[in-house]
Amino acid sequence: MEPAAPVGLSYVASASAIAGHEVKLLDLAFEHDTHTALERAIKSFKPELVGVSVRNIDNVISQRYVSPLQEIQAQIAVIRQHARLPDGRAVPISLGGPAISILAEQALDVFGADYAIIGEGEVAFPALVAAIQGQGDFSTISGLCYRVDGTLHRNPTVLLKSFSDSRMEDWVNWKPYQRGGGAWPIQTKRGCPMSCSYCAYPQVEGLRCRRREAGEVVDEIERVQRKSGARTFEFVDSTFNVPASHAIEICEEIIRRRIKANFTVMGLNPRDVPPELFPVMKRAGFNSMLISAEAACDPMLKSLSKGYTMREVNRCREYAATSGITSSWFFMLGGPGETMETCEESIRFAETQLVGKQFLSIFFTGIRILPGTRLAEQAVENGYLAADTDLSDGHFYISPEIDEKKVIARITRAHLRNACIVHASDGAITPALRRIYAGLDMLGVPGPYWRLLPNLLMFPPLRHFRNKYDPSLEEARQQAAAEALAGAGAGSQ
Ligand code: B12
Ligand code: SF4
Repeated sequence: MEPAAPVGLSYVASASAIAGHEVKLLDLAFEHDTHTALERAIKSFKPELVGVSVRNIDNVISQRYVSPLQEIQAQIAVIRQHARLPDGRAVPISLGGPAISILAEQALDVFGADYAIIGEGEVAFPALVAAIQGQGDFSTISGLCYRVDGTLHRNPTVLLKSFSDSRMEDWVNWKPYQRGGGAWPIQTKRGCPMSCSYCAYPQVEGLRCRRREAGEVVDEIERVQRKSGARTFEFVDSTFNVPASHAIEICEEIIRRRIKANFTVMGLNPRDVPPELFPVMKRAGFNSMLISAEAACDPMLKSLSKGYTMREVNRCREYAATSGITSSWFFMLGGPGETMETCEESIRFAETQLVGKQFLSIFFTGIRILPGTRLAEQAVENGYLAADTDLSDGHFYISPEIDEKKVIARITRAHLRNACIVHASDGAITPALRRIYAGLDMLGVPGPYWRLLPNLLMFPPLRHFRNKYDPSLEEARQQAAAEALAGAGAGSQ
């Protein structure tokens, strides 16, 4: 889990400051005692409205499920207790962020807040402040969920026509993020026109793509570099390369201005990878990319409505292999229609095609069913879930046609053949790894540090220190080792 700096909250803080409000952004990511930090900040700042940004509902890993919801509920209770107006009434609390956009109006009950804003917050949050001050109408605020006389209202979400930079450097202490192997988030576009069955991004950003001018994006990078000294920038668009032409324009602008920085990207989609994309990314300074293939067989790509086939996946792999950029490939097994055979195809692709220090493959088994997605509808239609299931709890789709333990055992076996294959349940960052990251930061090594994992995994003594979490994995490993041994004995390896 890479530390992700609060870029969304920074957008909202910057817009609120521009609207003339006095703003304090409290970043709890590196606080050991979050409740005391909150209490202190509230007592010294005396806010009249508190906005809470909730990024993740959970970690989307079924085998070692972690959810921050209870901790956030406890933090909201601390805010309720200490944030008081001069007349003693509790200060209103508004929620926002990706998790809130996904949970929608349900978020008000889950967290016990007064308001929740679904979607972009830059215009909606200052408008909410104005409405609370009696200078505006609650019913016209985009995506606002609120109660009037106990009745819940949800306003329609209206997408902004355009957006600019976050000005995160005005709000966030960057150093601990860099020390933890993080990269500075830059958003070049919002919205994804695709409709993958499990994906909740369109609820957060909408389907309509809004792009920033390449020059403006690169102005932001130059300014941040000057002010914060960030070594690596991460493009945090839902899909950086849909369309590829926009990604290429940005890379060309970086090259034209001779910017010396490192870049990485979350959300490289195999769908739109023309031959010139990876070479221009390499020249711009990309050291890594996260490729969201999700499956490596046609039936599952179709079932998940990915909008591309194995032709595009193979082409993307071929270009990635010669690009000189480390790529991490994501696979999610267990969706509707998944069988042991389709799992085998995807695993074999990683095992045989994503080989060498340039590739890392991460497998998830079980797909998180997020509210509002086609997968959630399918789960109800085929009797997998009851229609009234509370999806803020961790529910995962795992096709009844597969034996999950056997699939994990197969992934473990694949790891024995190709060390750069991991399962998401393998384990979180250990204190030892954190120290290694801090050392790398001191040496000035640019992040993201996950890109060094293939080297670590391929280094013989280190691969045995893989941090495993799920006890069934240990069983699977033993079974795989026994099978491998038996296979070796029979000369069938
Ligand atoms: C980029 C990204 C990453 C990158 C981040 C890189 C970086 N350097 O920051 C990486 C790959 C590291 C990553 C990791 C993870 N991610 Co991620 N990630 C995203 C992604 C694609 C974009 C997030 C982003 O930066 N958006 C840009 C900002 C500007 O937008 P925003 O945060 O939504 O903010 C706007 C609004 O939400 C609102 N807003 C925000 N805060 C507030 C506050 C208030 C008060 C108000 C009113 C409004 C408001 O206004 C903002 C401006 O318009 C989202 C999906 C998506 N499209 O949202 C998933 C997403 C947030 N990630 C998700 C998850 C699960 C994870 C991981 C837990 C996965 C894992 N197991 O490792 C980790 C957690 C990392 C961490 N430390 O928290 C989930 C969260 C939902 C859930 N199931 O919990 C999402 C939604 C994807 C999904 N699967 O559906 N992620
Ligand atoms: S998974 Fe990626 S391509 Fe598919 S809808 Fe979500 S953001 Fe778009």
